[in-house]
Amino acid sequence: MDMTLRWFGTGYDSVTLEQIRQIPGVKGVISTLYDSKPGEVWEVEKIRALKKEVEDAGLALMGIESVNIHDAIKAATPERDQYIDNYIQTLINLGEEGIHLVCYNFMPVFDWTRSDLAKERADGSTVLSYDQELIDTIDPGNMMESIDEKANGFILPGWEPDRMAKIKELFQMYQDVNEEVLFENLKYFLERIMPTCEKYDIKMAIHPDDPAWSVFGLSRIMTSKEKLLRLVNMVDSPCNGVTLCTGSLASNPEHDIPDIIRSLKGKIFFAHVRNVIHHEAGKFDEAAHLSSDGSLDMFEIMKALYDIGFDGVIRPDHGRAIWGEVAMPGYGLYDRALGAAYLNGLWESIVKMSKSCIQTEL
Ligand code: DNO
Repeated sequence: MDMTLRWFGTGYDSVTLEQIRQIPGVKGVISTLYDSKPGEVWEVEKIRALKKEVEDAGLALMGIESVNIHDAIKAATPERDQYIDNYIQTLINLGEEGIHLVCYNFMPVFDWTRSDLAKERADGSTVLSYDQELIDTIDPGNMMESIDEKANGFILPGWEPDRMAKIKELFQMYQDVNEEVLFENLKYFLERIMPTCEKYDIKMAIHPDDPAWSVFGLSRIMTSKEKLLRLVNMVDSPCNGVTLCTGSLASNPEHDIPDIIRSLKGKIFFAHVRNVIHHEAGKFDEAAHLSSDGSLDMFEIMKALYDIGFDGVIRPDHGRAIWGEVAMPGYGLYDRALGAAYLNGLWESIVKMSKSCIQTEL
């Protein structure tokens, strides 16, 4: 298991590589070319410069989150083949630079969605939260504004202002894209990119939809164990797999995360591990990583990853804003560093307990 932190790049992140390097057990970062637009070909020079910057700081670039997918591909407009060709060229350029993991999502229009980016908790920290009732009062055209207000001046991943400026056109584009069509479009995309992924051994790890249900009437398909299994089975390739994001999947309190992990054995290429607090249906807050701070049993989650032989890249996910830190909501240094240390601690004890059990049995 390789513990990493997500890092958005110099100029886009309040956290530095030097700080990340000092978190015990963190070996590398997951990053992106944050100034690239969905559909663009990533230049080799830029990928190389990013890799060099990370390596010069004593860390490894362990994967990309995300290479975003152009809406023409998701909605299957006539230009999609051209954008798929561009995506393939980006994969070739990443592969040539030794990158073997790409996280992406297939959500129409909006990436992850929250109703509040800084909900205050009793301990004075703030967290991201979701309340369906509040979301229902927002006109999707104003969603960008409402997100932007509490973003502390940062551009949030998946909420690129240029794209959001065309929100009406985007909604029109997806008018007839129901779940089945979206699955078909995803299959079409994966079938075309897989030969390149196999050639360069690039694992494509789809991110579950967050929250795990349709928002603003837009179809969402990566929302349950059954649908994640449908995805891995519909295109048979060692490079077609999943980002196991505990927080996104646990937005639905009915989801049993350890069971989902076990059912995806061999297909989890990347893990995002965080905790949430469930309130009533459609309402949840993010939490500190610790089990007792939220509704998820983090020991059972890490144990399930261990049991399936997970050997991929992992990262703590969104943290609370604590100790006065001003950062991109969810992506400050302090609470994610606590999260990484905690997850590493759980992992160490699971590994040691399992080994001592085997010895006792002998
Ligand atoms: C938000 C993230 C998402 C995620 C993308 C993957 O904090 O979990 O933006 O990176 O959906 O493509």
